[in-house]
Amino acid sequence: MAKQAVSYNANDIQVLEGLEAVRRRPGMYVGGTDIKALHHLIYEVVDNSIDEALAGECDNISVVIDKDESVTITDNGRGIPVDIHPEKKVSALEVVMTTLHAGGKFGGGSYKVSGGLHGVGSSAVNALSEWCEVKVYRNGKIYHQRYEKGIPQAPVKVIGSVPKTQTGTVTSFRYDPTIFKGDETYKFETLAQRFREMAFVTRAVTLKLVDEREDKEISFHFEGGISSFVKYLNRNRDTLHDVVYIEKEIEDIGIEVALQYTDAYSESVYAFANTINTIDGGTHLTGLRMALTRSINDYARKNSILKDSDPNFSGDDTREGLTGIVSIKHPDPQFESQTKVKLMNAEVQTYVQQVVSEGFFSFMEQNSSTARKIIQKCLTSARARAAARKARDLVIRKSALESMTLPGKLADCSERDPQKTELYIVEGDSAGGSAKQGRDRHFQAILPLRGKILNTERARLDKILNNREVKSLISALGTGIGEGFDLSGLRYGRIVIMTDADVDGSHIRTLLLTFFFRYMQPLIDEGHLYIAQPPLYLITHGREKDYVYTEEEREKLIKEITKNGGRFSLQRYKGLGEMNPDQLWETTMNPENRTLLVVNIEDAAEADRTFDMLMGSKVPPRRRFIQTHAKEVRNLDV
Ligand code: 0RA
Repeated sequence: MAKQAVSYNANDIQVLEGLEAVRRRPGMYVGGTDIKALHHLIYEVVDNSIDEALAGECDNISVVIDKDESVTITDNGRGIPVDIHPEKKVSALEVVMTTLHAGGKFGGGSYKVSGGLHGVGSSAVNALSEWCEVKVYRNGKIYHQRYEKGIPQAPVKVIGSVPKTQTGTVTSFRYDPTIFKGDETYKFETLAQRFREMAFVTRAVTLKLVDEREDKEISFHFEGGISSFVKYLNRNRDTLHDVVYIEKEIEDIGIEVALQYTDAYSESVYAFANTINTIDGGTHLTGLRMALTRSINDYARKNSILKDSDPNFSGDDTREGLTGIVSIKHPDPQFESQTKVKLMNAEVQTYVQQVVSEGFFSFMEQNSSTARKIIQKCLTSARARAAARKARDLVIRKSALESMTLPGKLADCSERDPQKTELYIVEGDSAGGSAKQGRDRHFQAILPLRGKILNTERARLDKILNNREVKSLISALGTGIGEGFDLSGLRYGRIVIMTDADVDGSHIRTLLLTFFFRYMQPLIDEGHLYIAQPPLYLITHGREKDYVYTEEEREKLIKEITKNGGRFSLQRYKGLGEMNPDQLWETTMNPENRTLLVVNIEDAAEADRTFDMLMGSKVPPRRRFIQTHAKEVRNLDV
């Protein structure tokens, strides 16, 4: 008896140390303590439910955000096991919730497939929560346990009975505000985006998201899995054929690919590993790309569309206009690092390549007219690429000769050291005028761009290079573009996009971000690209003038003023042009006062995706998109 008490104590201490480790280093378990990590808490629990779905044991998952920011995740899986753990002498539920890495130890044969960070799962969430409660429906009973900061408040208790067939897990938690200190919380759109992707790659599961704070709700269910995903991505594009779907399991690795060519010029291929969107790609994506290039070249040669004297299509040629998803389910996925999501398992490349080569080649053999259309597109693309190369060489050679001729509209600064200089890209001539007068001409240069610069989706690289606005941008920066890009030529260390806080402004910013993303990516990687934050309002009260940058700030300030019986006047800045030069300097350009958002590669990639939608030839969805997103333009840094 005494012995047992001692061993329970020892176990208890071990648990406490485990939980304490999570609370001391949240970064190791959920990637930090910021808003991204906050969302990660939800994903960790949902990943467990998704695992049940992948095991064929669950088809319904719901996530409810309560008004008090607590979250409840419900699934109809098998339920977390509750039997008494033979060594630890407590309910398995308690072990799962309080011990790190306890996920896969129960239930013979099932493995954790979805790829949450380290797969630590529920116990890390529990440790980082002010309180957490779990209800398990299993064996015809409802089991319950409550925790505070990860510590069980009582042993697991039976609190009711249900029919034996009703199984599942209900996890509720409120994040610990002493750990997550930011003033931002769960974003409906961020969660919806993730759940949409998860539902696409986990066929037939229904994922519901309910936000009680704003009375919003959305449900995802895609009977067609990743084929539906491809259809969804191509909803505003003209397609060359029906979606091609390839599926196979090799050595316990599930491989699924869906592909469809369109008349667009860009590539939209997304890769998933265990339902996680691996934005940095990896071996599954490489396998897919190599397979396509190889099977298209093989087919074109076999059918004498490519002659002996013709060179092979390059990878770029075979990817133009391609929309695709590759989704793999691996029992032991290896990722490059915690934050960058890139799949590293080498064997995956071989398997994906094999499966897709076979599958796509036989698709072409069975659909010869579609195959010809695809190859025709590759030919056009190869020719355009050759033409663009010539045009670019010409521009580069020219710009080498004319390296002294900067665009006429550029108001350059006097400083020459790129460590110190800044280039403001400003929308419109009137705002450009204010910026020119307001700036510090010692280190700040202004380049006004007129109107919408261009349409980079429909226009090709060679045409883009001939666009006047883009030409001045390229020559002002001094780096060249595309394969000829050379960061050492950069004339300004900070490039700041300054656009109005309205629909057109957001459109132009998307265009610019897409341009930088596609043709000057190292600028973004190296942190040279920024977005200016002009104020939305000027509030004058008494003798004071306050600029406010968000709707929340405005509400807060007005409340304060009126609470003290004060009066105020409110001026809304619709455009930069409405501010006089001094104001523009004070609020948006003076390094002492301004806020700049640094553009990261994910923002740019998101803009790139948005861009396809903005530029699509079908108008209605585009209007809707602009209208629903115009209000969110200030949140680019999340
Ligand atoms: C351990 C083992 C088994 C399932 C789970 C954990 C499980 C965890 C969570 C977390 C949220 N929902 C969940 N559903 C299941 C396998 C159970 C078995 O073999 O019966």
